[in-house]
Amino acid sequence: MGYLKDLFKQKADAHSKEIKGIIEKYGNTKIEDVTLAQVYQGMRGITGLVTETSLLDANEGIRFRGYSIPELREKLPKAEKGNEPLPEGLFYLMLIGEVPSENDVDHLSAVLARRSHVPNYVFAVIESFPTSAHPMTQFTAAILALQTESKFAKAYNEGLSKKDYWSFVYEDAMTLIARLPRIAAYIYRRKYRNGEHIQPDGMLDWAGNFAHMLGFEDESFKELMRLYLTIHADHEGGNVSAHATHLVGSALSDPYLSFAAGMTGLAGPLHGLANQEVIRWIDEMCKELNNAEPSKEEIAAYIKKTLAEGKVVPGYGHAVLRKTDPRFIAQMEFAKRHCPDNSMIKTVWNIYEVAPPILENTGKIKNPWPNVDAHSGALLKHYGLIEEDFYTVMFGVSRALGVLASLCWDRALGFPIERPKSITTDWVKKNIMKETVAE
Ligand code: CMX
Repeated sequence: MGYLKDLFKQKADAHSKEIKGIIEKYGNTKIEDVTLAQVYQGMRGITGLVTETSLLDANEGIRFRGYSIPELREKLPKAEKGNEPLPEGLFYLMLIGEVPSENDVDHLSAVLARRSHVPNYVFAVIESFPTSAHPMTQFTAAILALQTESKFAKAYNEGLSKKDYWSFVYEDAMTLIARLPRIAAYIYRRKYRNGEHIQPDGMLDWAGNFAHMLGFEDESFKELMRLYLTIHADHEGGNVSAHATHLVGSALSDPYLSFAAGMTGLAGPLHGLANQEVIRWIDEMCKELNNAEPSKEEIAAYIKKTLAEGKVVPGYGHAVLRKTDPRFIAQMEFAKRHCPDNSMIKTVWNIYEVAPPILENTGKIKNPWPNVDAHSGALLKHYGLIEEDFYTVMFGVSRALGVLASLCWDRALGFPIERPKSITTDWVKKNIMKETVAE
């Protein structure tokens, strides 16, 4: 085993023992009551999962293994002459639970570079799609094609002891993370750059190499990629992409199948596709107003119109957060340093001033503040990555870090198949309302 895998096993064994003790002593402790409204309304606020990699506070935002985004930007190793954290460092933190040294991150970058070769048949699967197919459809299909490489599936078929599940899931997780940037870049270059593909550069870090394969050599774009792939990586366990990956993994579907499930969830407009929707919404607003930099009054009127049409204002609101998303702030800080005069970015900041009170005044939107997706697209556009329907793929490449680190933990801790109880409205009538219901 490599030293990282050894270290993970040591940490997992110790944690497993600790959890056994916790369950023995506190297993019968009730943590909260569940209301019928929560059961009907998306299980909002029901604690039902353990996800060790990160924890979301409604007001403070996400913490990865206890570290906030500003702390990570300071503490995680950076590229030479860079200011932003290397996402490999965050993966190490989520997997091992400790802030890595520069050597640890160099080692991980090298491991990922060594595993990054994508077999040709995966490209053939992508090529079989019409170029008009949405990039998330191509991305998910390519991940499923790669499933034929699963070491877990092969070992399970040959007869695998429960105690060794983690080892093969770990191998698949590493290989999948290593290959995703190449797959994503291939989809991008095929769809938007006449199929002129760019070979990986094994000397670059994971995010820098992704930028390179997409065709962006600007050092500040590489820095943006490092930040982008760090901040989108994880948002505790209940969001659709993390939960879907975890749920499907609990059936012992291998990491490729599990992650593909997570990605089909990320492709929904209320989740990861919102980054695409934000840009479309801004573009439509600017087109309708015939103004590349609409005034705050014009923006306010457009938001009200969107609401009156029964549509959501993309990039605003959250199921858990109740304040401005620190991932939005991190991107705003980056933009202030690198591109404060860009029209669309200024519009994003004007929307931030105007939208919250209007959304709050509806009286029903619980969180009127921006989420991560409100800012990301405008930054990418600034650097010339203008094809917004690709943005969710970039989110997906990043999300792999969190959900696959969690999947390693799920199997190392021996978590069982997930199977919550569901009920029918007839059950509610009979058992809660005490009505007589015809059988
Ligand atoms: N614009 C308009 N209406 C909104 C809204 C928004 N940005 N956010 C919430 N609402 C509405 C909901 O649709 C709901 O309406 P109904 O009662 O008519 O069904 C009502 O306000 C209450 O919703 P909520 O409890 O505040 O929010 P939810 O937890 O149900 O949903 C979310 C959260 C993110 C899906 C929602 O805020 C939304 O649709 N936002 C816009 C899409 C978006 O940006 N998604 C990205 C989230 C981050 C991510 O996962 O990437």
